[in-house]
Amino acid sequence: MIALLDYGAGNVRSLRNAIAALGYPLSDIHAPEDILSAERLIFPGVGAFGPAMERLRALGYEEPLREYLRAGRPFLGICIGLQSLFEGSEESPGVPGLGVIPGFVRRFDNRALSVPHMGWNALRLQRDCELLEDAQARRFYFVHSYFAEPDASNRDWILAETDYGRPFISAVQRGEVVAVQFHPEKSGAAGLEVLRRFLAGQCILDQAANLSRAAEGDETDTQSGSEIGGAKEPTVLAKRIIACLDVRTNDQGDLVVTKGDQYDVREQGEVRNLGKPVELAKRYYDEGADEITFLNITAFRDFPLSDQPMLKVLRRASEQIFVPLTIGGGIRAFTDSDGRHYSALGVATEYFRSGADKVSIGSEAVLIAEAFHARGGQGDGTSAIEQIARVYGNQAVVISVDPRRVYVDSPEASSHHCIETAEPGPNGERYCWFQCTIKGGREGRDLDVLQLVRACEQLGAGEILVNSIDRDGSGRGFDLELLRMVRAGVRIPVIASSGAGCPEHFSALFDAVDVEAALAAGIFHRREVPIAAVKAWLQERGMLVRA
Ligand code: 1PR
Repeated sequence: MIALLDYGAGNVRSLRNAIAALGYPLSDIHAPEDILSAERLIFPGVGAFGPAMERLRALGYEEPLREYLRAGRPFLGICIGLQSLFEGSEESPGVPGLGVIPGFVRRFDNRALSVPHMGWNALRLQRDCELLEDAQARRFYFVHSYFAEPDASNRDWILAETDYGRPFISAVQRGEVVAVQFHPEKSGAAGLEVLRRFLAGQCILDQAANLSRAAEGDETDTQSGSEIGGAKEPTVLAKRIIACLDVRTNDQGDLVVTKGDQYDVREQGEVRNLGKPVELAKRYYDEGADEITFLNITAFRDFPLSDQPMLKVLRRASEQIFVPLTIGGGIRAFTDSDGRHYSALGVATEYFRSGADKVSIGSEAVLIAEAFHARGGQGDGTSAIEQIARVYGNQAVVISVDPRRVYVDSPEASSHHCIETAEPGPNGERYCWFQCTIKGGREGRDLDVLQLVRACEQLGAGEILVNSIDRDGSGRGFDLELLRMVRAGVRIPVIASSGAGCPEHFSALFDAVDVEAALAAGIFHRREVPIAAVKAWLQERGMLVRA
């Protein structure tokens, strides 16, 4: 019996889908005694360290889990499921971990790097093990702000390390107890293969190879102090290429992928129809997209939970697509015609339950940021950003920004943050500010993009998606001036969007601005440039992408 330790802390639908796609039946742990009767146990660990540990304790799972681990029985921990094996975490001071592995979990330093560490990174194998055979040549999807620190006391547990500003433990193993920091269920074919091997019982160490490696490792260790297991090339986080599907119902009532030109999705009065959402998303997954984003672009008008077809799209997509899925549109509190109130968290929960890994908040984020500034730069704990981040983690909250340039003659002409632009306005204006809009660009607000993104970061957002109404669908390239400003303004990952017309626009973006990802829609939908061609172009220029 393969059992999932789902203690109700968050979304594990992706993992269930991945295991189902591999053809393995899965049962759930409902009571402490179920743990010891499991033949193989998977502990995904969702959310934050403290609540995860406290929930395990409250359910009476901690002791049987320790006993299971001490007996060296087949176990796969994922993300917090790895971190919980250690003694404790900076994320939740004073909350003890399971303490099976010596050492502590620390926070990445965001002064030099964006945090969370989000995206596709590689593994530096410290020993040979069938579970991760060939894995050194592949990339896996990570998303976390805390890492398990390698040190001399836990060295014999370490199966792989990864680098993000510093080395951290990305896989541990002792016998059939294994745990990984990355998400195999979101790591495409490479991740599914790791899961498959665990499920099939293929996690055997190659003892002979390891004995000789251990000897080499000992030598290296005395030379390089904390460097564990020998000096190999550091691993590097790849730039992500994201395919975006703007989805809405057309005039015939069908849910279609559409695409705007500066947000106008109609052509001769008809909504442009570029295909069926799930089919197109699956095609992009097969073609190597690192993430897929669905934007429900008319959800600001209607209550998104009444949009059952959209939830169905998400469910079906998550059964076939094993890279991260983001959904945006209509994430806000709502009262329906019967007077029933739904919180933004409730709406987001429905999206997560249907298979989303992240939710993207547009219009509501602008209103939240306005209230934040009106309170003198304070949150009050009730906003959608704060509530969703608290329950599902910061990494699950993306802010989708829809800015429009407002040109002025001088910086003094506006109270907003102005830049000098190389792209003058219609009357030769040399300065502009970036105005936030809501309702798909229909309404401009008295808030600039820097005010928005800084407020959202402070409130707990994990990532910023920067669209540009001026560039959307234009094929003129990304708005580098806008992106430079956002990059300098926040420490969380930034996704550049709007305007990609050819592979050169992606390399120009990554050369000019240290953003983590680039998103495009039109060129992929119209089959003008395949995702693989973008990646090949970037690779030729020495930029790291997931192959
Ligand atoms: O405000 O929380 O309900 O979220 C609505 C979401 O829908 C927002 O993220 C907003 O950007 C998006 N949206 C609303 N109306 C439109 C529209 O097109 N009429 N789509 C719309 C905006 C922008 C990008 C696009 C890129 C890349 N689409 O998603 O995919 O610009 O396009 P390109 O590569 O073809 O240039 P809420």
